[in-house]
Amino acid sequence: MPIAPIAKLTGFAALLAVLVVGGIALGGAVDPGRSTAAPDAGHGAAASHEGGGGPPVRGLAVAENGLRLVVDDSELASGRPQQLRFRIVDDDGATVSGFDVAHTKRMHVIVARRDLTNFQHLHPEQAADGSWSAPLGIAEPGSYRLFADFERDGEKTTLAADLAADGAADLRPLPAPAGRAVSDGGYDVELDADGALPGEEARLDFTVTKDGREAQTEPYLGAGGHLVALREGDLAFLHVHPTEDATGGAAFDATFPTQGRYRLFLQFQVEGEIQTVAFTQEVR
Ligand SMILES: [Cu+2]
Repeated sequence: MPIAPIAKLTGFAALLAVLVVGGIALGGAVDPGRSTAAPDAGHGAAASHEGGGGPPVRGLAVAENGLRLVVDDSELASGRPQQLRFRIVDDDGATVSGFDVAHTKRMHVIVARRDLTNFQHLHPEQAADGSWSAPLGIAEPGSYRLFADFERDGEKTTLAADLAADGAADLRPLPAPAGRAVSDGGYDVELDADGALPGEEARLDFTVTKDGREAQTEPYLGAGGHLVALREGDLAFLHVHPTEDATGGAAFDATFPTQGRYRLFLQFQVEGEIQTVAFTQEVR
């Protein structure tokens, strides 16, 4: 895998390496094979790429790279399980069915409430006609953002569309920035994000403990953890991945494109269960 040596580099060296490679063929070189044998290869490079000349953010458009996201029914009912169905179509409106495996899956779906109080990460099933579906439960009415995150012919794409769940919406302000949070399964998580500056690659270190003892995190989606960062206001999407395997936590390289506040959704696995925890990160 040609990218492996790059992934071992860190910080400025990696950025330089990616910049050099990036002009030639980075898009296709970053991801193949990273999902299994060498889960970290490409993650740091991919994150660096975003800060090194690639699109600064993704997930703001319903169509990009000649592909478009079509949601079957964007009107949802809150309070009961339902099926989310969508397709990716090409310029001619034909459903596209071939996708690369990235992070062990061909399609990653993120659903986030507009106020970032709800986050779901789904892996939909693909039907024979190329369409995708996943069970989706929306507890609260309001406006939601659907992100379809995938790779095709080595090109990473994140397309997004709005979903509406019926009823009166009660939007809440983003929680204040904090360095500690508790996961939905009761694990204490500490975030060290020193040096998070606009446009510069920052290291995000997460430490996971339970009752004061370091937790043994397990591989999740072929890596040490999964992080989605969404910008407050427009929900611009930064999809970053670990730079190294870590027991007791996970570390990521992320480039926050601008000043502002971001909501970080970290997922990790301990004792076979996926944990989700969220942080507000201020960048200025
Ligand atoms: Cu996923």
